[in-house]
Amino acid sequence: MKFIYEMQLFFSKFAAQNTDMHSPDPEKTLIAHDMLQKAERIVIVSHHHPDGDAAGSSTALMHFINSNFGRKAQVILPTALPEALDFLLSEDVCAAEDDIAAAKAAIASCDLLICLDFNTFSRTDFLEESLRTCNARKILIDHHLKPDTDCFDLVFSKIETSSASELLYDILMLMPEIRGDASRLPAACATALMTGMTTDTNNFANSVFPGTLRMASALLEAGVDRDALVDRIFNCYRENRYRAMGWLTGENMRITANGVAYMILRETDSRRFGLREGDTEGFVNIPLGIKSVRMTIFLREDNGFFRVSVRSKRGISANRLARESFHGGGHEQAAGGRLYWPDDISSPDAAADYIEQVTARFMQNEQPSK
Ligand SMILES: [Mn+2]
Repeated sequence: MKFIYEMQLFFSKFAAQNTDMHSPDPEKTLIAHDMLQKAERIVIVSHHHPDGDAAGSSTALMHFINSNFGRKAQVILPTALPEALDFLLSEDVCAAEDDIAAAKAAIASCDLLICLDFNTFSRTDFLEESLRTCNARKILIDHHLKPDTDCFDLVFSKIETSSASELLYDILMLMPEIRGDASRLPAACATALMTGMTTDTNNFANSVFPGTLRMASALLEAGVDRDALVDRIFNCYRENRYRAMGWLTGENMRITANGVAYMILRETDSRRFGLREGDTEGFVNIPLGIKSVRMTIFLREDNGFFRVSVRSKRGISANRLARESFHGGGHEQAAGGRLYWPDDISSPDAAADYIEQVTARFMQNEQPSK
């Protein structure tokens, strides 16, 4: 009996390993491991206006390296984290905007650069040139469409995953230090991975794959306090956010005949509501709750242009609209970009007309799934 049981166990493990066709390549993981071992100075970078996944995946990797390779990796985020994510900060995490020269010097002198949660260097804004020209070996770990593979020595790219944090988790599970046992991850690493996945799925509301739940389960078993985490991430906003949200959805939101809801937040409104970076996080998702709405667009004025967020229901490509009309891109159902004046529109007042025009044309060509 025992023999049969062991055979079953063997085959079920074998099957489990082979059903996930999209798990990272073990050989590639060992190459990354070798690069980590040999590197002297490691810099980890993520995108500007970092969100939970950018900061979660970057700091998770930093904790893994710091506790297993006897050296300190440095995390450089182009701009500061929203307050709600402050708990991910430590002395080795910096916002480049605070000291741009120091950040560029650190990038120029590193011998291994690891980029997480973005597909092209331009997503790092003013760090783009330093990253492109630095002589370090470069690894990309990302879940966005169309990664700029030519810029990297090693690329881990997976679209069918919740987050860069989940992809990183899969990679770490294959590392010799972890050997598939999440309890071997440093506690701060496990918490950061859970943070990135939880924020990118909007607390399991979207982009949840079988592997996402396996990861969540393993991290819970490893001791991550999810209740505390959710409380920190989602129940910690300022009142200003809710006042602005009420005004935006109550008086500002427009819905086109084609089912596109959009909201435009001007700088004067941001000031009126005393909004800070991060206060409008997730606003773009709100109108998706309306049955007839198939796509939502949120514009926030930022120093002379609009930052644009686009979300869509299945069958409508937020990514295509962002690419075609807002100089951006991202995921199929969640994308972003920018809108400039006087190049794209004559003045900020013309933004609503622009949205009406481009979405009327766009929605004619989209085939929503029933
Ligand atoms: Mn992400």
